[in-house]
Amino acid sequence: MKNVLILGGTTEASALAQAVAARGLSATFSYAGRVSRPKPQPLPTRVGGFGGVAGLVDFIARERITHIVDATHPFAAQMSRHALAAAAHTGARALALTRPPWREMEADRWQRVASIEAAVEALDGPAERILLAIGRLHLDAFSARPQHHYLLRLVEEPAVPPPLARYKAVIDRGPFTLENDLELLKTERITRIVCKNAGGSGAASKILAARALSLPVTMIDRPRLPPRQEAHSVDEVLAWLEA
Ligand code: 3Y8
Ligand code: NAP
Repeated sequence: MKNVLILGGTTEASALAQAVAARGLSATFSYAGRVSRPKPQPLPTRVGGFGGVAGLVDFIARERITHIVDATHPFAAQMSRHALAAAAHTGARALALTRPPWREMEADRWQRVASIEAAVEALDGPAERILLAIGRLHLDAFSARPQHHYLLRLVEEPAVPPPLARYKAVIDRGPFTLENDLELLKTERITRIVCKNAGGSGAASKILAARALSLPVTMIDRPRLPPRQEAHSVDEVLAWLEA
């Protein structure tokens, strides 16, 4: 009896959940619990960490999980590593549903950096008005560059104000649209975007808007992951589940 664990938190994970529910497969959807009101899913849903690899192994055994689909965000590297380790330990089958990274096009003005820290290092120039679209978890690092004005886009109001000298927070949850992001960049007189190479469609509009406005982008490359089996579409995952 197949029993699927979907590690979610992305547009693709939500699309997969719809397809799995439509086929009546036995499955559980899992959120980390990063935001207080995550998007509801059409599957039984659990929220919160598992308690490391050991906790995930226990969950797999207890729930008799036979297949793990890691549909987490490319920057959720720790969760992805834990999923691979727990699958190896339990014999559960594992597949990642991930999206290709965005590619720099002719009209783009990207400066690629390897990490959040490297992005901070690279912001050593004169004052700019920066859209810092990396969420909430790593904002503190940018207090090292107080000369800039930061426009923060957050899923929800942060419990404590970020330690940034000059900032404005926009509370908005994606997926975002091109017209929305063009408007935001113009209204806020943004001169640079700092973001993660998330790939996918839900976060891509800011890159398209930057291209249209010829704005520079400091693009943070994805963390490296161990070798793993990957799918790039819901149909591929369904075929794997039904094999
Ligand atoms: C809790 C669950 C869906 C999923 C939607 C996608 C698209 C919209 C764009 C910008 C970039 C960012 C951020 C972003 C996007 C989708 C997707 C995506 C980027 C939700 C969600 C959860 C999270 C967690 C949140 C992080 C943050 C990152 C905001 C749901 C809405 C910046 C990543 O406040 C916090 O603690 C936020 C934390 C991890 C990155 C960070 O480090 O702060 N996502 N985002 C998930 C959980 O608890 O397991 O409510 O939908 C999901 C989505 N966010 O089904 O429609 O697929 O990527 N999420 C990035 O890409 O750089 C915003 O503003 O342009
Ligand atoms: P992470 O750093 O890779 O994981 C940190 C810990 O969070 C994990 O070890 C695990 O805790 C818990 N965790 C992460 N994802 C989980 C899930 N889907 N279900 C249950 N526990 C989970 O993860 P992150 O970067 O903080 O991302 C957290 C969530 O936000 C993920 O669902 C991800 O898809 C989503 N998200 C992240 C980003 C991003 O930029 N990082 C962007 C969009 C969406 P335990 O060790 O206790 O098991």
